[in-house]
Amino acid sequence: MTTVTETLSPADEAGQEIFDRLIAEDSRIEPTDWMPAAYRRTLTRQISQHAHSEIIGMQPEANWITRAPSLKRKAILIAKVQDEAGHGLYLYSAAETLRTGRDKLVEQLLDGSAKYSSIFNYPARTWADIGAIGWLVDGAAIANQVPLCRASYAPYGRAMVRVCKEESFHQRQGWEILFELANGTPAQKQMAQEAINRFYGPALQMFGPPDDDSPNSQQSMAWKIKRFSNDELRQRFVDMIVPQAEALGLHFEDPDLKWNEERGHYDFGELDWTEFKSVVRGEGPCNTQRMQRRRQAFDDGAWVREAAAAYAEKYHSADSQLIA
Ligand code: BYC
Repeated sequence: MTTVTETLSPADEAGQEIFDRLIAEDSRIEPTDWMPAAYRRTLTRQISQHAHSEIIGMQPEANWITRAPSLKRKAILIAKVQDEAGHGLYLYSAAETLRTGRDKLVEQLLDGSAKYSSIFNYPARTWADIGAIGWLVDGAAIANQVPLCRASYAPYGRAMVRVCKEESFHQRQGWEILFELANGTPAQKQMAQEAINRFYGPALQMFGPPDDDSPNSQQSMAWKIKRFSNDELRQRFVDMIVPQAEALGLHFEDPDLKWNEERGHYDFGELDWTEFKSVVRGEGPCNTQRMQRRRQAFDDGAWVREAAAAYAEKYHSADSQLIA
């Protein structure tokens, strides 16, 4: 193994010392504080990929707005999809405080060099899938993101507070869709069960690879960006959703899922990590479609960016004249 020793200038050494103290004290790092280059890089990576996930994540649900079964359901779904857009925007803003411009971050998404959450490469086939996405996908997001409210990088933690509040509403609306279906006709109940069967594994994979195959976890936990490991959060989520499924009168089709008295947790089966890797590589059922739509939306929005730039230019020159 090669060890890379960074030679720090006296100013950087002082900065590192303050940074280490702030992390040890559980204080927060603000954008103007000194931070190690690798800390800045990993946060830019994680926050921007989180932002991309929110934006791409609008697609499977937006596809159902015209088909939602009532006016009330449409209104709720529109509000939820708009919330996801808002989350993307707060997160791009938080990422930009680390000094990479939004145009660059978006470029990385569009050219395929930045990742987004694997879950959004699965289709929403039926209305029940919208319930499963709300309950399981937003539920997994909450389990992952509540600890991120305490992330050591302050702008990320602050953005997460509002995101988590909105995700709680999303999760409840998903659960309620499934509750209605599970208590409806036998065909509706079956539709709810099938949706859960489809989303159970992919939702558990949202927490990332197992701890022994998670290259970033150790350092991110030492920096207190992540407060719990991928497997710890996954376990916490399973423990939460099993009784919720029982309350719905539904179940998870995992033969290894059972309460372990000794551990005080549910055991559950090994997930399909080969499938996970192929989805992350771009080979999932909807990767191509999701990226095509995003690129199309970006191209369609060119006139808005041009108009905003022209307006800013005009405003700026008017301001300069006033000052002169
Ligand atoms: N999918 O070392 P690891 C939402 C990548 S949106 C794809 O464990 P880390 C919503 C990982 O990036 C919620 N890639 O990484 C929106 C890394 O690759 P790179 C999205 C994944 O960062 C609309 C590599 O695998 N949530 O809720 O320590 C509608 C090794 O992983 C995935 C977030 O983004 C995955 N599932 O931990 C409804 C949460 N997992 O980057 C709902 C914020 C891992 O080195 N992010 N990878 O090339 C995190 O908490 C962490 O980044 C992760 C991964 C737990 C996801």
